[in-house]
Amino acid sequence: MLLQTTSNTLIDLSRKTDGSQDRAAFAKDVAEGLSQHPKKLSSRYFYDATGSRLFQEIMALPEYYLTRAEFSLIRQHRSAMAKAFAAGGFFHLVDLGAGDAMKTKLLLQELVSQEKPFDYVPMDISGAAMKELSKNLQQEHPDMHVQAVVAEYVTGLQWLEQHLTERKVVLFLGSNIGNFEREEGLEFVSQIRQHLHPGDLFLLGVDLSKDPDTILAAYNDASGITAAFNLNLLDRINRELGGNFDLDAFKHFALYDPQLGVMKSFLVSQRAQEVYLEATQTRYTFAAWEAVHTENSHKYTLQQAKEMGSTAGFELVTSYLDAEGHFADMLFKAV
Ligand code: AVJ
Repeated sequence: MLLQTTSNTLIDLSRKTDGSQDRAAFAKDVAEGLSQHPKKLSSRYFYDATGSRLFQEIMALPEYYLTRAEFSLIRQHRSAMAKAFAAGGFFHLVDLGAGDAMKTKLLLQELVSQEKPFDYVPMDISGAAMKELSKNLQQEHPDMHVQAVVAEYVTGLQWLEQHLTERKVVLFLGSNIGNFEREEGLEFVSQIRQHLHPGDLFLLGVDLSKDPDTILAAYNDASGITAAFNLNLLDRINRELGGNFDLDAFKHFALYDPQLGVMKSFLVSQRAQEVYLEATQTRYTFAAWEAVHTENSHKYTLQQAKEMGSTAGFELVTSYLDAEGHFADMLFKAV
């Protein structure tokens, strides 16, 4: 499907179904996760409309330093970034998981004011977000060529390789790499590399290892927004899979392992209880204080992230850090 606005295009590569396939896949994942010991649910299901709104609120929390740190490092280094991107002439700026492109807009603005030749290819699984961004950029930058793509990462990367012929600069910002396990993260960066040519660039946003108390607070905020974000997963199961989770009977619990560099989030059952899901016609039993694992957010040292890049076939060009050294956007070149 191709929707034409005045000059921006929106390409929708998402599976077009009536939603029943998505619901079946969700039910299957939930059934598997709740039947295991220890129990788990996947963080990929956080982002329904409510979850996406709550994540926006998380990004504005005083404790959630990640977004502000990355925003400020881009503001600080945008001139050098724009020069590095454009050094080889025209390029496609590909933004994986672009969302509202709040941080990328700093770079777009800079590229425009330096009069660099490029087009912008934001990709996201949310069709609503891509429609909104496309419309919004039409107003802010009427002369910019924007080609928004609605797709999951892998589908989007394949499309990229087949349809974009010029040099590419791929952005994967926001510590989204953190939700992958270490091996999966390496696997994902390798996949990105496989869809690029030598000389193409890759900018990876990583949350750096730091004071464990700072990290813990970011995922256990005082106002309880992160708790609501985590608990929304149960609410979503109730709504979409006909579950009867009592949200008051579960609590958000977060812990940071400073040796593994991984932030872990759980939903803990505060009493012995049973939950029934219509979609699977199954009853799931929770012991008192039994925990369901819901999310891992991995932190990296600069050395670890550099190694991941080089194992995947990139060489590190430079690392851009915020003033406090909390976050890094690492610029890699495909070799
Ligand atoms: C969207 C994966 C970067 O791990 O920091 C925020 C998600 N979870 N608070 C992160 C999240 C709880 C976030 N990422």
